[in-house]
Amino acid sequence: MPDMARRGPSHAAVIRTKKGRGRLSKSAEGTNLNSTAIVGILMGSDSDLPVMTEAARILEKFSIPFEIEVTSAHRSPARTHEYASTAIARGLKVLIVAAGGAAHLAGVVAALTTLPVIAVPMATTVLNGIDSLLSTVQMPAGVPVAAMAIDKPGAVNAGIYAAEIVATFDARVAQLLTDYKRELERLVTEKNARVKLQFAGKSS
Ligand code: AIR
Repeated sequence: MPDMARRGPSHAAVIRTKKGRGRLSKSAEGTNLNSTAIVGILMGSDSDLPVMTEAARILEKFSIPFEIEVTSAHRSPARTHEYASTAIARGLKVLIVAAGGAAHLAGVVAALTTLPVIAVPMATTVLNGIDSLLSTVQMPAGVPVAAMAIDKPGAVNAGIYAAEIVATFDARVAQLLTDYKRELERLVTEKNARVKLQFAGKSS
């Protein structure tokens, strides 16, 4: 097991995915995966990576340095314990944690750190993420996790939510988030115009 407190975690496991799907973009590998990471993305398996790449893309968009790691609450409990208990000392400010099925990773990590933990329930089993959602969200009082929506929308929102936390102490990120919200609104206006055009003259 690597000594994360001293050397920082290894990213090799996540970059080599099972089927080559969901690789991080070149800039994510080269720019944002570095020792000054302030956001950690954890996932229970590399099979979660295609979805969790969405969270990484959002952090890239806001130029927030992050690290990414595969560790499992059940298959590698000691490694999970080490990662979570050294996260603050390594300078991380927020953790995004994804797991599917009996999704206990976010809860276990939240038990071991006072960093905010944003959870993404994955739709990896025949239960399509309902199992992951309930395993993630039903935390006992005293140990919160911020549970996002199941799968891709949750991964995107986890990235944005992490950026919103970073924005509380980084004015540059706060401005980028304001611009992002304006862009969302502009896109809706555009869609509205297209829909109206499509139905122009057809309504009674
Ligand atoms: N998982 C891994 N360890 C504990 C859990 N709950 C989850 C992973 C993944 C799912 O099990 O987060 O969503 C299936 O993993 P795999 O490796 O079998 O593809």
